[in-house]
Amino acid sequence: MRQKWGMIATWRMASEGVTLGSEILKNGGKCQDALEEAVKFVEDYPFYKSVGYGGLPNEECEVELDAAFMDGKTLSIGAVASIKDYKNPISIARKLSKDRYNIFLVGAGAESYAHKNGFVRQNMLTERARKTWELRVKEIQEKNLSPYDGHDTVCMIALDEERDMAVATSTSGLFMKKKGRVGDSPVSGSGFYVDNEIGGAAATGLGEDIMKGCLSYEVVQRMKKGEHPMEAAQNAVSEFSEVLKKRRGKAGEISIVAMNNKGEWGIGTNVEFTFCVGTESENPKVYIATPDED
Ligand code: SD4
Repeated sequence: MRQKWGMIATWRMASEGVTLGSEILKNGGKCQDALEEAVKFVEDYPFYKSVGYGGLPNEECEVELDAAFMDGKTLSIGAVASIKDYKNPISIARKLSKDRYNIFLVGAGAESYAHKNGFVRQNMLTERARKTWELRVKEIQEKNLSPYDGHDTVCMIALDEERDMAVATSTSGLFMKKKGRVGDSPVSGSGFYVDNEIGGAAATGLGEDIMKGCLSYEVVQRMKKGEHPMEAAQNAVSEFSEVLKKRRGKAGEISIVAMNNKGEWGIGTNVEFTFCVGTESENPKVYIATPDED
């Protein structure tokens, strides 16, 4: 059934945001506003440890954040990467999406843009995140572990009553990442993509592998060829995971959410994955998917 409005998001942590965004969409609000409010909620919540305030730090114990915003009508994109000490990276990314040039800013450049445009400065490192970092440093030294762990990006796609679509992503990226490391989340076509005439997709998981397949663009192109979002996301993830296994010996964790411009949705994943959906005919709900069931 064609939905008047809809929203899909990665991970259980998006559930309050999706509830908030769904209310906005249900009341005739715009997809861009619904997404910004929903992602801001997740960014501001200190216990979601991979997004915004309370996000997990890099190996130098600094919280460097990545975020992006894309408008499906104009195909406008705005993104920031490795930005420190600003409260809502998603709002900065959305503002950048309205510019013609210089739409993807990193590090000090992104911070200077945020400062000039009056965005709120805030130390994003919480005591809790610092303690998690300390424990992890010890664990890595004692057990000779890989530093990369504990990564969950919030990605959301929304469709509104005017049949406009948008997508937003926000993350602290991989826990213990190198300073300046940028994942897929702010990279168009890899971490996200949306086109009003087709639909949108967004990814979470190991950015280094998601970028190898430009997977969000791939899912949107599959939908363009007529695949249902479920088929498109499942096929893209499973086929590319196989490619990675064949060519590199293993595939990183990859999960994708997708929604077309009728409000039909789907996901593809190669790990256990939680996600949230709210549409005209479905109250906001959290789902759990496993690779075998999806
Ligand atoms: C990254 N894709 O920075 C992000 C992290 C993530 O679930 O989504 N993890 O690579």
